[in-house]
Amino acid sequence: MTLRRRTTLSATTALTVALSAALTPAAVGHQNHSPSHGKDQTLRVATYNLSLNRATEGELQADLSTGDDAQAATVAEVIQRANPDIVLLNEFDFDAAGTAVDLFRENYLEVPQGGAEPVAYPYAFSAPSNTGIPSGFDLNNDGVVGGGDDAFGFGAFPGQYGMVALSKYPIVTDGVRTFQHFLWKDMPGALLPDDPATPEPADWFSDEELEVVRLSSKSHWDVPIQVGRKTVHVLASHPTPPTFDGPEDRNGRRNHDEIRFWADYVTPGKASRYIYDDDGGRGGLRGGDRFVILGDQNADPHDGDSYDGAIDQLLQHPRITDPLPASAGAVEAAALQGGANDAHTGDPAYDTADFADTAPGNLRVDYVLPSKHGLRVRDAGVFWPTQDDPLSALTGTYPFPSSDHRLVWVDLSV
Ligand SMILES: [Ca+2]
Ligand SMILES: [Ca+2]
Ligand SMILES: [Ca+2]
Repeated sequence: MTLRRRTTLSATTALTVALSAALTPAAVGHQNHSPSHGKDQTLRVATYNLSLNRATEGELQADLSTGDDAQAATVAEVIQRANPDIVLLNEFDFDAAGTAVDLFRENYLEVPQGGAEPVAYPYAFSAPSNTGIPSGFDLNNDGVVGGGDDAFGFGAFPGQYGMVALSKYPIVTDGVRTFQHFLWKDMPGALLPDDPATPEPADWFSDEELEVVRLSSKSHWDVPIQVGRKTVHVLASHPTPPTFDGPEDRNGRRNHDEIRFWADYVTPGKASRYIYDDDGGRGGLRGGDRFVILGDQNADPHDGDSYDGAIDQLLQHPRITDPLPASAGAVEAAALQGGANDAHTGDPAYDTADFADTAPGNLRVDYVLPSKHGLRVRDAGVFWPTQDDPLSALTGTYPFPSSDHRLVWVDLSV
């Protein structure tokens, strides 16, 4: 479903708002740009797991119906400070009418937060999520049918932890493809989990269950966006965390294959031929297509619990650039917090999430990964200010005023 705004804020009024002097290059590379202005204009693309999920259905709409929700105001200010042209929001509860998305734009993004400029996104895309939709089967094999672990994706109600793509540029509505219903068993060589208590291999799910078990824990979307005369395919997803399971590692295996879906999708020819979308369309992108893979992939290349090589399927992919967004705030946080962080082998500068320091520690899990073809990386960063920066109040420390994840951005020449 594409959500087209009924009204949009004038960009010129936004530009008159004074910029904070506290902005640091480490936190945000540039400010005050807007689409279709300037010759050497860049496209800023971001991903942000902003944790705008609530415990019950309708609660997010209620919270966003006024401008008074402190967390929503804080994540909105993060977006305003980073000012991306295109941003994928993870963990934004889905509702079919798009009410929460409209309220978030009207009451938060288009209102100055903490002295930051408002930001207007005339275009938005959201669609149903597998989270919280009952499967009718005992998918976690605890002997009981029902609850979040037996849903098509973990969630307490349909659409919890959903996704939204916001854009200053038009969405090519009739080119959007969704992969919510793609079945895990239909991926060749799928890492289907095994029940270790039985001699049969890969039998965690019964044959009957495999006929309904979906690959995507939320959804996978290909959202084409028109940037001038070029089309950029935003490839959005939010693979399940590789934890909260048993020795069968069903979530770790699913996470790996959810990530693999995009690795195959951007590989023209045989590798992507098995893919089908929710309308029955086959295959993936063509060789000449521009794309940016966005989302919280719940996998770090060096640390944490993901299945071996899960994120390297993208980071080492011959058609994908890893811009290596970094921040000084992440380095500082890992040093101050210690614990699991001290045993990590990955460089903390690339961390994007502030997780518990018992386990797994802070990780790189949120990614903006452009195609090598047709997109050149100009700059990249993670919005994670150091503590001497007043803007560090937006990210904070546990319990977080905004989210445990940080906004990740990349500037691209299209
Ligand atoms: Ca169960
Ligand atoms: Ca078995
Ligand atoms: Ca931490």
